[in-house]
Amino acid sequence: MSKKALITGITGQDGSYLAEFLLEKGYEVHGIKRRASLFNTQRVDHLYEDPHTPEQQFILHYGDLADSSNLTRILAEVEPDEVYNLAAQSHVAVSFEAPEYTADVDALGTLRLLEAIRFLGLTDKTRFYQASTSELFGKVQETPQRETTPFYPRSPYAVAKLYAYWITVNYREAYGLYACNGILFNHESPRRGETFVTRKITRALANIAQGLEHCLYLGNMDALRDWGHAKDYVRMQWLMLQQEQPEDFVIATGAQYSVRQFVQLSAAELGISLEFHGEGVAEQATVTAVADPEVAPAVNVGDVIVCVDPRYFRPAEVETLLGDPSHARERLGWVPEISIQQMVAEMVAEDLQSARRYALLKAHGHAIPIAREDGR
Ligand code: NDP
Ligand code: GDR
Repeated sequence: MSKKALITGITGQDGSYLAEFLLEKGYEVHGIKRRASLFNTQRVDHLYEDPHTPEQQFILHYGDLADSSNLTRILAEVEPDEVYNLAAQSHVAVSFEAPEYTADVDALGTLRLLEAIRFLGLTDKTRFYQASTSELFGKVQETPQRETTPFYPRSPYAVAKLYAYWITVNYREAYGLYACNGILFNHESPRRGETFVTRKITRALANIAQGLEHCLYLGNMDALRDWGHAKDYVRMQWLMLQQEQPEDFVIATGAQYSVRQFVQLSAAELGISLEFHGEGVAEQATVTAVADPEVAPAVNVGDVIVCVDPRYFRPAEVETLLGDPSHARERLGWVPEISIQQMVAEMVAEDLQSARRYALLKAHGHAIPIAREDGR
């Protein structure tokens, strides 16, 4: 009998990589997807199995973390060995605009799942993983941040995730549930949502290279983050549920870059050299060299292709995050395998491929879904 996993947030970046990982390990993978007016399963479409086939290994259920009766029904039906709670309103800036919804889904959604496990008598069977976050450290009290560093959340998102962190600990202590928090630092990939800063950068620069956009507008370029690759991080999510005793772990690379440096790394992948000048809202980046006109035919020396737009500043910012993953390395033998350079190269290559495709369509008079500015 193969093990059964239930993944909330399966249509997201991490959910899709985790589903692939667990299917390769022979799991029967169940996922919760939201009903939407358009298909929203692009990240897992390659895993789709015709529901009419017997012995399905990949099964999607409609659901929502705001709906406890729905979650209870799915848990009762699946009786999973492992639950990975990855679903969330996961955008920090958006959480300032939708704080109540963010709290409902990210905080109470976690409680709804835990309570359903308890109510259904699955406490001894089901192991629970909670997608906790480096945003809990917020205004940092210690550098680098480790499992014992005090929390200081700086956004409605982080405050909601703080509740989720502690309710997970509480169900472990109160009911003996095998439940753990992975305190994950930022992790990215070509599947990263387009409004998170890394993907916004790689996508916009690829579009600019192909003449589909003119300028990348960013907020705080001084922000420092510890960026890893999502593939490395989902492996750790699974590892955390395979131990004898449940424990919480910080997952990070231990290296830090600024948003500005991420822009430079991405531009370099396209053969574009940049010089940053000006300060604060007047900061810009000008092109100083273009290595390969085949890759960036629309970019010329002297072009200004990065600017600051204060609309992307946040009401309260997390200026710096740097994780110490030594506990994960010592206890679980986990070390990240994909470097930031490899990750940037992969993200830029995929975004350049899309940009080339769209440039071709545009050249032939087709409308293209490009350069959508949604205020983030
Ligand atoms: P994504 O934003 O890519 O995915 C979020 C997932 O949650 C999507 O599948 C989304 O569905 C789903 N979702 C959102 N709201 C609901 C809801 N009300 N009910 C059910 N499902 C919902 O996030 P990531 O994959 O990047 O992150 C996964 C988890 O890890 C999140 O909880 C995030 O907060 C946390 N995290 C992420 C980090 C990172 O750097 N990526 C770092 C630390 C923590 P839909 O596709 O329909 O929108
Ligand atoms: P973050 O990721 O808030 O760390 O949350 P994001 O990529 O959105 O921001 C990182 C830093 O870049 C700065 N920034 C910008 N950010 C965005 N999105 N858009 C911009 O134009 C821009 N300009 C500068 C931000 O101010 C910030 O300092 C992510 C999410 O995945 C969370 O769900 C997760 O918990 C944390 O990572 C760890």
